Amino acid sequence: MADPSPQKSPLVDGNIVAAKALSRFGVDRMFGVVGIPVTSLANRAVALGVRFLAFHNEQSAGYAASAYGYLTGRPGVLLTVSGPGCVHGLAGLSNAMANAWPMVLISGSCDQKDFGRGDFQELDQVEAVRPFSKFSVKAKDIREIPGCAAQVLDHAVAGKPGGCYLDLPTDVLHQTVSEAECDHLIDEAEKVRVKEEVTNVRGSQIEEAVGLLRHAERPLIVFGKGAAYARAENELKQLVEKTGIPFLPTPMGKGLLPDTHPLAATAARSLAIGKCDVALVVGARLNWLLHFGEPPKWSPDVKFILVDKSEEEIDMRRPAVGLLGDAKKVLELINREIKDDPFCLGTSNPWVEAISKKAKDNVSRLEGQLAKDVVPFNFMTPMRIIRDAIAGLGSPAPVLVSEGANTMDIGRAVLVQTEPRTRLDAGTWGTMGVGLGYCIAAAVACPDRLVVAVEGDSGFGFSAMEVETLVRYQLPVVVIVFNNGGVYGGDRRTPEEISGPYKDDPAPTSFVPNAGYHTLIEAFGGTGYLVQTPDELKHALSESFFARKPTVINLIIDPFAGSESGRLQHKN
Ligand SMILES: Cc1ncc(C[n+]2csc(CCOP(=O)(O)OP(=O)(O)O)c2C)c(N)n1
Ligand SMILES: *[C@@H]1O[C@H](CO)[C@@H](O)[C@H](O)[C@H]1NC(C)=O
Ligand SMILES: [Mg+2]
Repeated sequence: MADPSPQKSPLVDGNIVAAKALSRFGVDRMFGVVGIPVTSLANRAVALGVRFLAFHNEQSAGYAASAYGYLTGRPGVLLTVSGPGCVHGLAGLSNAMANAWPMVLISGSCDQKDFGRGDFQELDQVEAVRPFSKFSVKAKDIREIPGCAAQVLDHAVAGKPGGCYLDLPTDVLHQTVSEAECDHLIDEAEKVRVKEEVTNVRGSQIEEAVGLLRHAERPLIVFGKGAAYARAENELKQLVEKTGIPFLPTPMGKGLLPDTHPLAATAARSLAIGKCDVALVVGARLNWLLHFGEPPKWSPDVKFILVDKSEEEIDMRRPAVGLLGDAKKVLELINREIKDDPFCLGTSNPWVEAISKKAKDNVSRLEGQLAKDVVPFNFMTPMRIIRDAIAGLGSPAPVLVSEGANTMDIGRAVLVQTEPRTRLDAGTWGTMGVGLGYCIAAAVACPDRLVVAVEGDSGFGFSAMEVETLVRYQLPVVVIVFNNGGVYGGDRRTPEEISGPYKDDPAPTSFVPNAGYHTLIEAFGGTGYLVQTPDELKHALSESFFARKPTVINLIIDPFAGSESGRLQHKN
């Protein structure tokens, strides 16, 4: 018995049931592209108070959903149509998986009875999402929608966060139940939702970890976006300041502790990872970004203490100590254990001194390069001007979005992060095309912050039409395009590479030189700037940071500044 008064209660269809369930389960934003059969779902969700961000392409909307999940700690939701809409959504879902960010893809699908005989936008979507999702489910009947919605939302955040998929067939969206039954089903689903998980580390493991840190000669704390996701900034600050151990953030870990902190080892990265004897690694995977934790970059006998939400991650890396659980909670336990018998390296400790000296040398070398005003622009001069303009904003710091090769690598070294979760970049997968989606996610997730994107022209171009989305929602986003006319910049082919019948075509890395990217946003009523000198850039930044309106700054860069493939020469 589900329905107390079937005769009196009006009928609702599957779109309404889905919208009501999602809103009831805490979904406050949705990203997507509408069409048959999900347009009504989007409209109903909006009517229930959910903000729907309508994009041009599901790929970009999916990147937005993944970043929204990271920034808020609640799954970002992407809504798509069936077939090609779902396939475009896989970009976001796979990016969420690679970055361990919680996300839910919801796609309409074709009529169940017509599946297999060429229905409109037909695809076996549950099969298509399999490699990119932690969990997927099809609601085969309208009465299953609330339970399925609760499951995907819960699975996305449980354990190692990632993407989940909910399939809503057209016939299910068109079925009806009474409103009273709908509400009852949602109540029932809410009751069985999976709540807060417990951190499962033994006291002896915490003692062992603290013992290793205490007796280390050259300890290091490494943290990544997993620690940022867990909101572990206060616990990290306490740990670093109590023990005096130097720290190294991964790119998106930057800002959990300020880059300007005296114990920051970022500018002495090679020394820090090459010589440390014990590394406490918090919410960061020992993958390619950290050279797999192996020689020659790391010392062969370094001992790792890994704090991670993923059991597979810990099993695979075989650390000296593996602490399975939420970074914030595990660090709390570590801090508590240290408090009973405190230790601190102090600034005259030889390891701390060596790191600090190396970092100072590296920084002063970099500052030397930054000090010059080079025109036509190289990467350094505009990056310094952008850094200084951002510093001028104070707190709350803007969310910095970055993608590209040279642009992202040089930006990572020069731009300063002082607050947690204020950097979004190409991430674990090095995904190009995430920029505009991340900007939109950041603007809606962090309404008090300005969003500043520092993008290569190739990275920007993947999703450039979403500048219209910025204008439509009037989001406070300033996109700075480092326009060097291509992927890595100008034509760097060797003479042997330029031959054959198509030798007169532009190089595969080249775009139209001096493209007018600023006019793209002007086409929709946004603000554009074409910038070629330091004064023009300073002016554009001060106006746009003050106005907080959708803006594209088209920054012309010398096509032969920078290098091919940025920092990753050896991978190309
Ligand atoms: C989805 C995807 N496609 C292609 C690539 C390969 N790729 C790496 S960086 C890059 C673009 C680099 O050019 P740009 O964004 O202009 O940065 P620049 O080095 O010129 O500053 C591309 C296409 C990628 N990383 N991801
Ligand atoms: C110098 O500093 C940058 C970041 O500021 C870093 O990427 C680079 O690895 C450092 N160099 C060394 C040798 O540590
Ligand atoms: Mg470029």
